Amino acid sequence: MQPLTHALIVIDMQNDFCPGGALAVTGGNDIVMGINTLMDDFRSVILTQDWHPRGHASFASSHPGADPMTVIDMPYGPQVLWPDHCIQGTFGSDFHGHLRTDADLIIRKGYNPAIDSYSAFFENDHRTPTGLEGYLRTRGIERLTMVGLALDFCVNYSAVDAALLGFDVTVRTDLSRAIDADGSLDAAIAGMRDAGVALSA
Ligand code: VGL
Ligand code: ZN
Repeated sequence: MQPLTHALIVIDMQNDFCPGGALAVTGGNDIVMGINTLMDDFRSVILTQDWHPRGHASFASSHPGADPMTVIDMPYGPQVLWPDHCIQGTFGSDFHGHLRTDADLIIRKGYNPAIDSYSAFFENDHRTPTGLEGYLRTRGIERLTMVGLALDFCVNYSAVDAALLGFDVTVRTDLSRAIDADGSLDAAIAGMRDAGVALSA
């Protein structure tokens, strides 16, 4: 059993990121049981939930003529345009049906219509906090293990932000799966290593 100072953060294990979903990650459903088992080792488990309003600015459908998986410039920087996904209250935004949800905290992100939020800590402007840092610090949590979807987007951004904030971060790559568009996985691995994130299989 891990000490109280070490939390497990399970990123975006939702139907839309699993096979059959709107933004399916290959093998996204294969990691559910392993994550459930890993939860047994932790006294503190936190789930994140991608949670977009209809017409969110990160959806290609909100930008006439734009195709999904292309990149546009937003006021806060480049933004990949995604298929509509994880719309609040829909089946796609629900957690995978077999995922354990007996967590201490479920933190939602991406609800601001104008800004995407890959990281569990900050929106994509890298400034607007979600409140997760305060939650962890006030509970005395110093160490984080992260798993989930997608390794090259939300897991990556969450892990790098956590490391920059001073948390001791490990990503279990065996319990994560990647979108891997245009070299995004290799870039994410390099970025996490540079930030001091431990990658463990
Ligand atoms: C994610 C793209 C868009 C993720 C969320 O969870 O990695 N990726 N929204
Ligand atoms: Zn999203």
